[in-house]
Amino acid sequence: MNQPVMGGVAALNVPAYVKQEKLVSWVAEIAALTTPDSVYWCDGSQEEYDRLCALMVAGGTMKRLNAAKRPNSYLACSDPSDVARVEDRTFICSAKKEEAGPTNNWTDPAEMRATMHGLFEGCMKGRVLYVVPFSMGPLGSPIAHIGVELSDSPYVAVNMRIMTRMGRAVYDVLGTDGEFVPCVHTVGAPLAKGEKDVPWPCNPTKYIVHYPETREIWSFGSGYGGNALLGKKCFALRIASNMGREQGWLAEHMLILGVESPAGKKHYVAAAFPSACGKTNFAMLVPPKSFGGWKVTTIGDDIAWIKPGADGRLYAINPEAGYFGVAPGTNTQTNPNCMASMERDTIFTNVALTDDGDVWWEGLTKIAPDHLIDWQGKDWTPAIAQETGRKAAHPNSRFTVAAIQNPVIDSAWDDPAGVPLSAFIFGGRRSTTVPLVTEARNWVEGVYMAATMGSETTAAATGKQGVVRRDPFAMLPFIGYNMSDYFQHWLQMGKKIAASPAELPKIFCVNWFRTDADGKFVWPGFSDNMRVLKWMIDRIEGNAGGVENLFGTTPRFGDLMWEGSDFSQEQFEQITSIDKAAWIEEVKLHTELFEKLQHHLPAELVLAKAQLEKRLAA
Ligand code: SAT
Ligand code: MN
Repeated sequence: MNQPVMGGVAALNVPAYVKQEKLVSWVAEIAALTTPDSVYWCDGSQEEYDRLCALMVAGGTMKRLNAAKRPNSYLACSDPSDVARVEDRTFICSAKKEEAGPTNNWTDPAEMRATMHGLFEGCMKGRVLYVVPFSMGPLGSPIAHIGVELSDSPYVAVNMRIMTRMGRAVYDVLGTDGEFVPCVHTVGAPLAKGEKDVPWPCNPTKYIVHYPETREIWSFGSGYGGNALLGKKCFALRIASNMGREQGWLAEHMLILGVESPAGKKHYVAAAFPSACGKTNFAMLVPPKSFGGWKVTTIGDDIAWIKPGADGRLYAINPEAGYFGVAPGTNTQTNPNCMASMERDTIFTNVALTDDGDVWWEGLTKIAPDHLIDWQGKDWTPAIAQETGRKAAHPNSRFTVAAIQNPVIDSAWDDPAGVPLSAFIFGGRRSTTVPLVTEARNWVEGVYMAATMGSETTAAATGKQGVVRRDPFAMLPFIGYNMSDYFQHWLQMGKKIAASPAELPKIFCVNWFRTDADGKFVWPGFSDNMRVLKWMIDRIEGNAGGVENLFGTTPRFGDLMWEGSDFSQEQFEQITSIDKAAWIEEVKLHTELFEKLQHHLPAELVLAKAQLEKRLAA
């Protein structure tokens, strides 16, 4: 892989199948700036994947797992300082500050470019620059878009092969003048001549930078997840939300699932939850045994691109091709389909290693193994854990696995046309206040619910955990422009559908996470979420009852199907009760949010809040 270095500049070695001059000159420009030892063009082949993994095993970045237990699988452990998205180091550098809005970090693009230029100068010395071409969405689909990531991390290259349609075929779609989003990534750890590399190179200084007007991404200093796999949050959400706003579509932090009734009627729904709130589990839900004949299938588990079709309905695709899911808590009870997906060909990051060369994480089994090597490479035993509270796997440890390994993948998951949506679901993690499920009475009420959604923070981002923050549409860290303009865009999309022959998708708000006095979850969740999902489908079909409350329609105990469950009416009241005093406090937080988002805040949402306040005061 070491190519000749000519006069201090690595040879470009452009493969003959790359036909686009703009792309080649951009690679040359970045190579000249970052001065890697060599440039390598990824073709996306299995042979290449195996070779890069072997290289990382030799370098200590990855361990090969026991092939008898977990074929073709690896464990990578990161530097303890590089374990999650860094929201405070994420920047939207639009020309004007108000375009980024009050919820994003903003720096003047010219100033940021100068900073980036300084940081990137020589940053790949001693390393290989990997050229990673990828398609978000089925190759050649009218809904898909292409990106090219230049990265000095082989871990990024192999993960991108799982997470996206990555490889040589992308160049055929690009041709001589196709458009692509340029993504530049470095771990920010140049090597001096002869200097030995560390297993997980990174830099304490981190920048995740987006230029929405020119649709560029520059990421410095981290090798982890959304900070480094730039097709995911950076492109498919922050840049794509800008594209969607301009072009009349939606890029959302949503799973997409199909629900089929025993009669064979199928609906697709898209559901937004903040990171690490169970999107992957919900997307692969196994209905309770008592729901004979009901089937749930997966289109996607994290991101949805949604475009209006010729019939006026909204059609969704999953722009990704794999899952980068949270490991802790995943087991054969909570997500058997996910467990089956990762039986082989999986990259694990920051989980623990068992003595027989397999993986383990908190919640995988009820009883922990007697001995493990934890994610930081230290000995771990249940006794040590009890004494120190040290986790064997990092709370944000992950698995990377191809979507096609999911046993309940939907037959239309790769359909370039997408699937029609019947409903949107918005969910937060709230131990109090928010009831199990509420249906909005109309589009504006639904947008209001989504806009004012709060959630307790998780380990998916660095920072304090468990504090309630407003997370509108579960998009707080992912909207690439002014949040109020984003609300307006949603209202606008509703008006467009309403003006078409198509019916508006229903909007629901859920909360699986209400706790009792001991802090324990009351709702069993997982499979039992099917009961709530069925109520939604029945509502869409006009077959289920409910009562109106202060802010929408909720089911009574008898409106849900309880066969095979011992969940009591009393417990149901506990998680559906609406405490007026708590809601008066809650709406104060809506007011706080609206004050922050005053600039361009849609009048319809201000009115929706005033009406809710009036109902609360009555
Ligand atoms: O952004 S990541 O892909 O690292 C994980 C998440 O926040 O969903
Ligand atoms: Mn996510």
